[in-house]
Amino acid sequence: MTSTMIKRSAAWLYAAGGALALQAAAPGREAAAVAPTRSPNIVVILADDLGYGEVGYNGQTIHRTPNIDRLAASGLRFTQHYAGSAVCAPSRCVLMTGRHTGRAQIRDNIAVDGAGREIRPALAADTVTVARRLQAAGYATACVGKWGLGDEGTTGVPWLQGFDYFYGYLHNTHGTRYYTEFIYRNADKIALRGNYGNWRKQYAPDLLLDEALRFMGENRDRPFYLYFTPNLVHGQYVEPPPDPELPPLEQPAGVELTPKERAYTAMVRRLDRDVGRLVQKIDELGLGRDTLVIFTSDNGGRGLEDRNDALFRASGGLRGGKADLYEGGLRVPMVARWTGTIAPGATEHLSGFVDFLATACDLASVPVGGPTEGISYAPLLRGRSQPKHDYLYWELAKRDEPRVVPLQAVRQGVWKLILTHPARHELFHIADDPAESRNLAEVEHDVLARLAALLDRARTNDPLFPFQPGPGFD
Ligand SMILES: [Ca+2]
Repeated sequence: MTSTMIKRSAAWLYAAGGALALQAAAPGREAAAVAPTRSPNIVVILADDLGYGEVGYNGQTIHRTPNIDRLAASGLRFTQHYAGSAVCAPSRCVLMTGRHTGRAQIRDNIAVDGAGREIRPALAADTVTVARRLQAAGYATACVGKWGLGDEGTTGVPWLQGFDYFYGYLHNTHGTRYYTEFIYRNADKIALRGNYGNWRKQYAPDLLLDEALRFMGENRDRPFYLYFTPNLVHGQYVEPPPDPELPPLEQPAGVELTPKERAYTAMVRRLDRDVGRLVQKIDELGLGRDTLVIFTSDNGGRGLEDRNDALFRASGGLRGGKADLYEGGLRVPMVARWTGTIAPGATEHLSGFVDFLATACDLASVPVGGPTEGISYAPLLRGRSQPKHDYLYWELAKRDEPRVVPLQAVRQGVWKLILTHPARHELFHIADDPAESRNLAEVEHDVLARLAALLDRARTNDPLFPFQPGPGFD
C-alpha cells in the first residue's frame, strides 16, 4: 500500500472562532485540529465528463481553469481519487449511496427488466442516501443540476431521496440539452420559453448557478448540503453565451481550434467560472471556515465525443477515458477546501466516491445508517490518522455495440487488475506504471491470484444489470 503523503506548507495562519491561531504542521506530524463550532456545510461541485487532465493544476494546456486551480491551491488535492463508475448514473449512485458498483442499486445507465426490456434505473424508496442522512442531521439539502437516479413517477426522484429542494434535469439524456425547453423545480416542470423553437435565450447552466447561489444565501444560518451537478462539460458541444465579465477566449499558442473544439474549451471555461462564483459566494457569506467544498467529476473525460484527444489530453496521460475501467475512465480531479481546517497540499490516499457517504455522515456526526464499502476521509481532511482501504472495486457492462462486454476492476495498494470477460486479465503496477502500459498478469502470478479472488468476492448479482456477455460477444 502506498503510504499516504500529505505535503503541507511549513506553517499556516488561520482564524477559528474569532481567534487567530498559528499552526506549525511539519511533515509527518499530525495537525492539532481545532474543533469546529458546528457541523460544516458541505458543497459538492460535480462536473460531468471532465477528465483527470482537463484542469490546469493537473497539467492541462488548452483549457484555462484559473478558478479551479485557485481552489486546488487553497485545498487538499487528492491525486488518486476514483469516480464511482466510468459512466454517469452508476457513478452518481455510488456518490449518493456509498455502495460500490458490485453492490450498488444502479450499476449502469440502463437496466434490463424481467421481460428483457431496457429501462431507466431508479433508486428504491428506502435508500440510504447522503441527502437523507444529512437531512436527518438537520441540514438544509439541495440538488441543483443533473440527477440521473430516477425519473418523474419513480421512487428515485431527488425530492423523495432526501433533498428539500431540487432544480435541474432528472434524466441524463435531458441533461445534454443546454437550451432545454423545460426544467424541474421539485416535481414541477418549469417552462423555459426563451428556448422554444430555435430560440436560445435561457442557457440552463446559468440558471443552475443562480439557483445554487440563492440556496446558499438563503441557508447561510444553518448547516446546508448543496449538491451542485451542472451538465457541463458533457456533450452536446454548444458554445455558451458570451459573458461580458469574462475576457475573450484565448486562442492557445500554436493551435487553431475548430469551432467544435472552441465550443468545448469554452464549456470547460464556463464550468471554471461557475466554480469561482460558488466559492466566491461562500467566502462573501463568511462561510469559508464553516464549509467543506469538494470539486470533482463523475467519470473520466472524452476530450470530444469523437475522442480526438491528442489536443485536450483529457485523461492527462492516463490510459483510456469515459466508459473504460482504465485509469482514464475512473481517476478524476478531486479537491477539498475547508478554510482553516484543511491544510493545503496533496494526498495520495486511495479514495473515491464510495467514501463520500461515510465522510458526510462523519462530518455531520450521524451514523451512516446502512451498509457501505466506503471509509470516511474526514480524518485526513482534519489532519488526523486516516484509515485505508483494503481495496477499491468497479464493474461495468460496457456497451460496445453490438457487443456488451462485462468489465471488472480492483485496485489494491499499488496494484490494479482489470478483467475483460470472459478471461482477459490485465495487471498493472500503478505506482510504477500509471499509464497502464505493461500487463504483468503473466509475471506476477501471486498478485494476479490475490486480486482475481477479490473480483469474485466483491460483487453480488443483480437481475436488473445482467453481467454476462451480450450479443456479438467474442
Ligand atoms: Ca458523466
